[in-house]
Amino acid sequence: MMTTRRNFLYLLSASTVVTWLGSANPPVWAAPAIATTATTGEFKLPPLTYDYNALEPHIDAKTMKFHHDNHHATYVKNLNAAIAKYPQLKPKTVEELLTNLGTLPKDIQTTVRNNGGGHFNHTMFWQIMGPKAGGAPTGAIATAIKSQFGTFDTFKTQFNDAGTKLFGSGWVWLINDKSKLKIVTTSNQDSPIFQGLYPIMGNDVWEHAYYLTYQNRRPEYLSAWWNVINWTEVNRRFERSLTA
Ligand code: MN3
Repeated sequence: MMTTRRNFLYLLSASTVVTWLGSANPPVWAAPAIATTATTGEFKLPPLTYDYNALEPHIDAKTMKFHHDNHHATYVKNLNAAIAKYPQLKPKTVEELLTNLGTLPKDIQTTVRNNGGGHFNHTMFWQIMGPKAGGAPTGAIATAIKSQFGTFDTFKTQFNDAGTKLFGSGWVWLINDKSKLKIVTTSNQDSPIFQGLYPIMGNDVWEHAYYLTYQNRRPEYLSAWWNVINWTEVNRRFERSLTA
């Protein structure tokens, strides 16, 4: 018993000092490119690329429809209304706005923080989920998770615990911080991108994301969410976090 536990602890501590790509070819951290999206001065609600009911039974159709068509749409509308007052901001991408919040006109800073954050976070959220998804991670992110956390189950447990402990509304994230994978949480619609940290994946733990099916059982929602993760898209975001 003790030996098993000691070995486990050794593996865990070893994993904290190992970089995921190995010492022969250490990853080079670079800030994400922030001007990748051409804008027309108006942000648009990105369409869902799958049906509202495609994530059932894990996320119900009514939740998806309301979450996308109402919540996300409102963030986009409010963001556009704020930007409309300042034509010089119209060419900016949402990433540019969010990484420079402190330089924006004072009267729209909070609106852009909440609604620009909401737009950026939800755009990612729809993309990293999908039908016929879930299961164990694949590709480079699988290797990275194993190196950083020991096992996928350990990572999932730590991610779900962080999401469970977050008080009130917010997000739980996997980020790439100077070539280390880290789990962090943010309140409201705040996002790691505010600090220039490109989020690889994140789960929305606002009640609107799960209440119709799970009521107050947030841990159940957090566990079920892994069944709809699109690892192909997560890998794309992981690659971008390394090289963009
Ligand atoms: Mn939401």
